[in-house]
Amino acid sequence: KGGVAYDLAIEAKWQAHWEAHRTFATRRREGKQKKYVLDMFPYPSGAGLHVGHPEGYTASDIMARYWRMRDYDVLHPMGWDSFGLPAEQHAMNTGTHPEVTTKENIANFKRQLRSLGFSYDWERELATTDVGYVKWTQWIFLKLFEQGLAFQDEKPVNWCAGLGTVLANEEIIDGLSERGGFPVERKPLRQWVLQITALADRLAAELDGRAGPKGTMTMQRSWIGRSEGAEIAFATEGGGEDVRVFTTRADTLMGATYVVVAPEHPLARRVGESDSAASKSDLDRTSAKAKSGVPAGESVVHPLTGERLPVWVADYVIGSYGTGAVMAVPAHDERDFDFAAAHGLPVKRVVAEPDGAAEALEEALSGGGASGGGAFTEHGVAVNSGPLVDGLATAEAKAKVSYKLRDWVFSRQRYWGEPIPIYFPVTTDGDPRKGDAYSIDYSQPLPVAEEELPVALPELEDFQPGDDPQGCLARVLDWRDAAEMQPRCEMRFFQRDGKWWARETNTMPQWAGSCWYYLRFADPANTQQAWSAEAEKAWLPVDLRGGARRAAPALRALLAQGPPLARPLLTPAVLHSLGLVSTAEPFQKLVHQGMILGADGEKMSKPAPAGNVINPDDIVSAYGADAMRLYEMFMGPLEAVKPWQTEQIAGVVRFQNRVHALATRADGSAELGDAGPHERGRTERLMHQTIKKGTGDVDALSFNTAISQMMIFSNHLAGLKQLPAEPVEKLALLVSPLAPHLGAEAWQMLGHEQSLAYEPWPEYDEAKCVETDVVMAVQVNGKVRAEIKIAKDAAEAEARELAAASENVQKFLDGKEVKKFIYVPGRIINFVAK
Ligand code: ANZ
Repeated sequence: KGGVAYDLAIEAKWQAHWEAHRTFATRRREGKQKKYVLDMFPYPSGAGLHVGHPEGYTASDIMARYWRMRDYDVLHPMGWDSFGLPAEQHAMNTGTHPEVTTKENIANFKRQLRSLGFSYDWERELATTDVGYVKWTQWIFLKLFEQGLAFQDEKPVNWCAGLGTVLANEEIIDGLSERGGFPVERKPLRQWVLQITALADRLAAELDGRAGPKGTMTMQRSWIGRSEGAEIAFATEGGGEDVRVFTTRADTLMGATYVVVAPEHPLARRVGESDSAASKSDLDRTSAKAKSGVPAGESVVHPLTGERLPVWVADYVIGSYGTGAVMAVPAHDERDFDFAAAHGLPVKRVVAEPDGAAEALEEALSGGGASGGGAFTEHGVAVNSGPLVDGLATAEAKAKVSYKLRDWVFSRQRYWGEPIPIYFPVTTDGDPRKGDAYSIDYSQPLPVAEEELPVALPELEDFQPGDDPQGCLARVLDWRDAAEMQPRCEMRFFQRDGKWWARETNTMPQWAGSCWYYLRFADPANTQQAWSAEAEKAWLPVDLRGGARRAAPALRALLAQGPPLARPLLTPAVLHSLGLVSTAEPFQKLVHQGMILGADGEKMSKPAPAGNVINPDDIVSAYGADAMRLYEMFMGPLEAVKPWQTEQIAGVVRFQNRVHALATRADGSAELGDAGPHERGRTERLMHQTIKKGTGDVDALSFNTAISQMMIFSNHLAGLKQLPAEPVEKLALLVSPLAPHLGAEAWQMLGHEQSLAYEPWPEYDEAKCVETDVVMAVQVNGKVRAEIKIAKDAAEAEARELAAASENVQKFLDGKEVKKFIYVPGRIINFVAK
């Protein structure tokens, strides 16, 4: 084991220095270019940092430091995504207020991040739970409300009584809540909804113009799930409302043999068939193989043939997609085919392969249908479809667009979130605070005036959600604002203009605060605005945005990652459409680091000592922050998934020691050329090559190869008898973004008083990078006796000196007199001796 040989106290020393000197306070100078380097801000959990966090944070810190040295103004902030369920669950278990837990966790995270030497401007630190931040999250909500993009809806949601809240689809596994494993039921509830579907078309179009990791782009695209199709109305036999279906294959209309509605569909609810299927989440339902369903006891009329088609209720139809109803064409759709097979429903084939049209028609007419083999789902030529559409190419009957994207349920029934800044009229004969009867008119939501923001959370001691879907805040009748805020509507129920009013008691979801923090960082102290136009102009777009990609396969990944990944995409689109930001494209480059696995090659999940989770604190205290940073960057390409191997830290520690020793040894009076004939030119060349490769690699975020090159260079320098200061200085500068404490220390040891944080990044001379050495055979009387490495165009004297210095050559010349020396540069060296 063992740490580094030099004193690790230098790390604390430099961290204190940076803080005392405000080294990384953000500057914005006239006429300089900027770089905005943003990390995904963490949720400050009780577990603290994980080695996966520093990987991404180190990569972005390297770039922030590198760009400062390249004379950019750099914004590199950090903050906390601090609302959310875990703090509240903890509060219920321990009685500790979420605010207390959150503060403690933030302090711990901050200590850990500081110990890693990240160059954040802590003066811009923010937390989504800060009252001054909540104010603007609420303000953004009100903008959406004004535009009609945030509204209330009575819609079936995933209600989890155990957690006392609604859950998103991605929070449910097999009908149980992901957290806690409580049953989840589909239940109609009054909800706040963000109408992001209004923006779906824009989002899809904007994706086409975006740069980003390919996987993410594909995921987001399929998450938006834009489908072109048609909506077709089927009249009900009973004379009720038409059943409208969404189809992407209107050309198969003649093949529709029945209609299926989702359990949430009004027709299904009428017949009371919504229970079993409705308790499954959409995810379970799309992936379910079994096709359960029942007849709805209703028939519809085929719009072209007038035929009667039965209506079924089945859970493979999703209530919230399209119209929540489909025309089933079992001959050409696999799900319909399976369902038809299971329930003995007819199959009618209406599409044939284009070149087999005639035969298929024959076959179809002779009653072939989708004979046994399953559905033919390809596009082809219509057959068996009557005179109207027979023979038409499949592609010709499309008209309407549907999106998989759903509007987002925005309300939570929990405590630890931003209160939704809305109030409603109340009818009462007495005082609702005293328990007198009242009724709230939810149909008339009113926005809290901007001057009255923020609406702070009321004090609460019992965080149990309870089974009131209005949420736990509904229990707090006396809702006084935090002391430091101006007095205003003080209660959940309050009187104004002689009337009673009640606040909304739902809170916002966790992502409400975390979807716009990149804007607030540009202007974190602004009390008048969420951000100023000048600040936005000065810093946006984000030039580099890091973040971990959670590794998870296929569909689950899609659903689980869709909303969080799309939110940063969505928020800008929304804010842009509201005219609040000038650009809809806030992120230039996304980097996704690969996951760091445990030493067992498994995802780190079980905490130490028995488990495989590596705690960064342990690594930092044993080896130091620089070792941790270098090791994580040296493990392999940033995007690669790689196992943690503590024993390999020794390699980077050796490198650190070597650099430190070089700085100790470097001789200010030695010249680059003082290195003796063998090394003449080699040191200078390697120095320029290292600067060149280091610069290119850092620009490309290829840190592992940059470190390799620096290792080669340091090995070479360590072998020099006389060590000039210049190459060691360059090395200190090059290594400093990666190992900032070592870089700063070496720089100081080399006699510099100024910190190197803003020292210009070293330049290289292309001409001096070119490898000019050749290997030449040295002959004595025509026989090869040695090989030397020498500059291609070396002068005769140099060649002779180098050749004669070789031991074997000396042996064969011993006792002889050199009569003639033959030298053809790059080709022949021959001593003629007697
Ligand atoms: C008839 C048909 C015939 C269909 C055929 C497909 C093939 P995407 O691409 O995903 O948009 N559908 C429509 N609404 C649905 C819902 N709420 N739940 C489940 N399925 C639904 O798929 C659109 C197709 O999925 C639609 O086109 C419909 O089935 C089905 F040979 O209509 B199709």
